[in-house]
Amino acid sequence: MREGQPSTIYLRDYTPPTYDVLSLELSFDLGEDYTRVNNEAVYQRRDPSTTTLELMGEQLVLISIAINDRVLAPHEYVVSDTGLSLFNFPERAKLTIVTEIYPQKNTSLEGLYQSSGNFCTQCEAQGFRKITYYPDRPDVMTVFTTRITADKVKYPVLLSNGNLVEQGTLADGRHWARWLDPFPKPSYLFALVAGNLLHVEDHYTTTSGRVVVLRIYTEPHNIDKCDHAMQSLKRAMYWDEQRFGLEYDLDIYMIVAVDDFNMGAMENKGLNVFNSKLVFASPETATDFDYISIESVIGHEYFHNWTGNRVTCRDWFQLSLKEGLTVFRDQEFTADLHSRPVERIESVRTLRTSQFAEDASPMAHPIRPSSYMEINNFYTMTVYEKGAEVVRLYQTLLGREGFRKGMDLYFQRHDGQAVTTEDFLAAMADANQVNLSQLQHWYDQAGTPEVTVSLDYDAATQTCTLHLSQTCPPTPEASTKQAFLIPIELGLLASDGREIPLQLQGSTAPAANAMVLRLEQAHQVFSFNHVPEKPVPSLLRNFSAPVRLHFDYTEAELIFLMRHDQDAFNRWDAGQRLAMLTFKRLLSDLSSDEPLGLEHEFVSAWQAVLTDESLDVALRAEALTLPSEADIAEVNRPADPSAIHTVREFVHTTLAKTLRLDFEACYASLQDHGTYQIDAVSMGRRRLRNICLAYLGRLRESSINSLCVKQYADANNMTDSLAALSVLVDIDCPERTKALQHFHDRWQNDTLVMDKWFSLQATSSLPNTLEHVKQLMQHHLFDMRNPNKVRALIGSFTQRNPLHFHAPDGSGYQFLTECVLELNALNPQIASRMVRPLMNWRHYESKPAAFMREQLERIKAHEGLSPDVFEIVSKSLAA
Ligand code: 7MK
Ligand code: ZN
Repeated sequence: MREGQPSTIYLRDYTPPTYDVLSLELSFDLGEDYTRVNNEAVYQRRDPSTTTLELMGEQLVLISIAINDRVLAPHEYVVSDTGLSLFNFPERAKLTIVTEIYPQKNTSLEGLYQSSGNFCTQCEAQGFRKITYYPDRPDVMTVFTTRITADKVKYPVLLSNGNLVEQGTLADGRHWARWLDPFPKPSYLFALVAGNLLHVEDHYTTTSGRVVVLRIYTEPHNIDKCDHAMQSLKRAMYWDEQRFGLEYDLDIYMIVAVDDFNMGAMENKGLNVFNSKLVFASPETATDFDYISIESVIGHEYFHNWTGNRVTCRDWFQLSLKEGLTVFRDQEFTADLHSRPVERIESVRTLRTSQFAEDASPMAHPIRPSSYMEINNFYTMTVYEKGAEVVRLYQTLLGREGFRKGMDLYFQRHDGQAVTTEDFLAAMADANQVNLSQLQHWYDQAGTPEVTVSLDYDAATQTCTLHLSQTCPPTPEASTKQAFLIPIELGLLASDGREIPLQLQGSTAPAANAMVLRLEQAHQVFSFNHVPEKPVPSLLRNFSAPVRLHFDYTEAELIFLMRHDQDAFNRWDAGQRLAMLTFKRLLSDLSSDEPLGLEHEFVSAWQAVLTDESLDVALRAEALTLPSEADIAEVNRPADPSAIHTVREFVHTTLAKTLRLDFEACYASLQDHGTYQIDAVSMGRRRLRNICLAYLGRLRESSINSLCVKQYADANNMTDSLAALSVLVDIDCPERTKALQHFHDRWQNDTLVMDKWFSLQATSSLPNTLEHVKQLMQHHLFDMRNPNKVRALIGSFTQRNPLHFHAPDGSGYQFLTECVLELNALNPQIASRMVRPLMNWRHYESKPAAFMREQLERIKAHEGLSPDVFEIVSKSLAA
């Protein structure tokens, strides 16, 4: 733990490296007590005004240091907690540093550590400095050679980046391997793996005819669950060639699955390391959601090979340069392979639920932040998901072809470089010969812009006028904002549901059914000619910008859009808006002690979606999914979590009671026989069927409990068994206990499936859930050092169980505090992720807000608080 308050790093303080690294030879001697790291690098001065070489290093034991083979005396360098300084360093010299590290004691899962007895690394963002002294910054790139020596029996497999060039056996039962990665790379892309692993192998032939060996390494007991990941990898390789003309560049691509991992996965050059939950899949153990996530993350890490590795970031403020772009690419990959509208709806749902909340929090930051204390805290929904939306803006403005031209120019200019988001913007603008400079505000300003639209219709002149205005709430980095460039895709619907051709006043372009308006100023007016009747506008189609759009729709207009909008995204969104209006009304009725009731029109709109068999099943499933309690809380501030729970349950239950026959019929019609398939239609059918079951579960009838038991027992796949169990888990009945026990007994030897068992119970609405979660923390399979377990049990409770997390007595907050303090000492990154549900305390009513704040104060006062947690709690408490 560091002493004192962590300091803030500013983008404006960026200076280029003073020395380049011409080459790097690493050599690891992996042991049971310690690991010895030999680091031999050739440094070349770049900045003539300095002779000091500064290297970063943390938690290292320095054994020796030599310049051009001359061992230095202690007075020739200065070692601190964070690095090593060498004065009067030559213009060019070989520097050899030997250090010792203790991977077996490393619970932070950053740097070199052990998982299930195997060695692995995680270096992004700044883990490499826990391995050796080095200029651990992304703009220092070099060719890495890695030699690994280890016990041959315990660690038969020795892997690093690039190609295996040599290997051999030693006399003492040890062996070694030497890897060479020919592509210069920053240290954050370094990886080493050593262990008792098996692999599956396949091949991929690139368009230009190069054969690439593909391998997935795992512990022996999971070797039969790698097929989906392998197929996904091949699909990703093919897609990137087709859509972006990008081929893989090494002879081998390796993926290693590990159980203990802080994040989802990591794109280390030629040697990805993955959280095992994003690799292993079989119908019995993985849900449809897992299958899609695996494919998308395999794609994401693969796509980084060009957007991240070949072209990397100049500094960590530029994180969204690679992450926003790569998320955009993985979203497009999923959209092309499955259903484009379903993908869009899912991405926007995540953005609205999590990123909008972050943008309204004390941690709000632009996608390119201008300062940070701990960079690990900036792997956020904003940098990733909003970053992807900002990349999408270019495609919306330039079209797919224009976007591709921009990508081509970006690679042509910057291959092998470490660059900035400005370089990306410039490539897009130059390739298309347009001025995109106003897009820069999206990189520098935080907060979710609000766009308000109103419509005038003049029957005499057949003119329809849209008045658009934009504002953006104040955020920590700026209280007033420059206007954003906001593309608004729209259509105008006539009363028969057809689109009215759009003829923009002052434009010579031929009329089109849909178009993209450019909102560039605080207020702007657009008029359309030849509009025969007052239309219903379909605004922000396909969610063309990450904004909150306000238009005063009547309920009838929303129901009309649900039926008629040609844009599938907006059809879905109309339903969500309608539900939100309804929740708002019910919340107000509840607070004035009015009886709750649902309007007939609302119920029949839901019925229309449920019963219209001409509609896509997956889209019906999306449409029938009510906004979450967290979504409702975000737009009904100050939020009262228990009132929100009550009204959402009321709507859910009332729909179930009123449309019972339809839910039953739909459920029955979607029964699939035969083998499990993961195509879009089969997944959509399961999804819709399980949503019907969830509604029916609200009836609280024993026949429904039996139906759940039957589905659980009959299911040939995890999607259906888990769906049945998740209905039962909210019902206090003997079937619940029995099914949970059965699930436990069946899956207790599969740690990933047991995560689902923990998670399920943590999200239960039954009264004693917190007590139960505490008991489950004593279960022999629960482990605070394993991030998946922490997320499954504690994370599910605090992030997906608002009813109990926000218990009026503050017990949920207190529980989280205790967990955070325990995690703080073990794994600061995970502690800092877990503390976030307390961050938006100001969005709640005064009583819960006071309780949340009290816990934040308690954490802040804790001795030995990590910089990771400190940054979040101190910013949350700041005025
Ligand atoms: C995704 C960084 C890595 C949060 C979400 C990922 C991380 C954190 C995967 C780790 C990634 N570079 O590929 O973005
Ligand atoms: Zn990434």
